[in-house]
Amino acid sequence: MRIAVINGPNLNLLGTREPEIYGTTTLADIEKNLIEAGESLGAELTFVQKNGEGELIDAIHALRGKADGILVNAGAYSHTSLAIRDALAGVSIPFVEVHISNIYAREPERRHSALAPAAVAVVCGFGADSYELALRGLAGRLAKHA
Ligand code: CA2
Repeated sequence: MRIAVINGPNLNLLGTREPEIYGTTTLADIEKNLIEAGESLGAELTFVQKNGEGELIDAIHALRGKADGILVNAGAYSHTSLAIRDALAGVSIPFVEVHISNIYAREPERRHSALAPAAVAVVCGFGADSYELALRGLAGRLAKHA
């Protein structure tokens, strides 16, 4: 199965600042760990990180027919972007919303997700492990529906 991992704005800075919220793991570390987990799950992974909303939408559109599932951490756009939700719904690829932090335990403006209503599931609050947990959940769901 083909799973695309999409990361949004500022996630390229992971591991460099705000370790008390986001930990010390870098995005490259997360991607390496996902590749290893993916091997045992029979999942082929691709990775994209973009800082712009339009770039993220273009990256999602480019997955049509090329991915069976998506893991997406849209960063701060998760809280606001109907355009990213529409893009995800528009390509009809099941996706899991991922967050490193527990967005529901943070500032009020982070306690809402624009993406969640269209997601298969949301995984948040497990630090960098949120990605692997989401991958395992999505791979299980896709295998069941194959
Ligand atoms: O918890 C998450 O995964 C977030 O999606 C991360 C976003 C934040 O805006 C969301 O509310 C929750 C921010 C990622 C920025 O990460 C940084 C890491 C180090 C230094 C600066 C930013």
